[in-house]
Amino acid sequence: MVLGDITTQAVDAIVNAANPALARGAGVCGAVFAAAGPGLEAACAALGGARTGDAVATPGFALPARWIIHAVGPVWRGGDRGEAQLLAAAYRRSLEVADELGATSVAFPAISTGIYGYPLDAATDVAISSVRESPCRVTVVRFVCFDARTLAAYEQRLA
Ligand code: AR6
Repeated sequence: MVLGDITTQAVDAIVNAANPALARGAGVCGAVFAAAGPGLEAACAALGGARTGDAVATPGFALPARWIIHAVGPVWRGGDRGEAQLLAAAYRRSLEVADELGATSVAFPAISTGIYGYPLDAATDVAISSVRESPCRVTVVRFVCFDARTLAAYEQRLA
């Protein structure tokens, strides 16, 4: 885990906390679109969207990372709408897509914990357990935390 900006990570693939339309959004998504440059919007439009819990890939364009895996986490609606399963699926599918690409190093943001409102501690539990339980050939998973509070949540569980 590191404190930092996911758009600067030199890994095979970074994960974007996307929306189902794969549209340019705010938060980490806005930062990824801004840093990747103009090619990303067309590449996302060509994919035609992704369901919540799923992940799809595009090139990284101007990013240091070769690929962007767009994972769609759930909007938090109180916790009894399958949010944990959908968040776990977003992490698991991201690693499956990484395998399909041949990416062995992957950086994740704290999916759903910003605009989508997923409580940080619960989301961090799901992030770590779903990554640990995913059978994949990825050898490096980096959790990129944008603020000290998020880093502390990961440190508490991983240190
Ligand atoms: N690098 C790493 N993490 C970041 C960065 C960055 N550059 N910028 C923000 N974060 P959010 P969500 C953190 O809201 O909750 C978008 O509009 C942020 O502090 O980006 O899954 C999409 O298009 C938080 O810890 O994603 C969707 O519509 C984490 O990334 C919606 O928001 C996730 O916050 C997705 O919401």
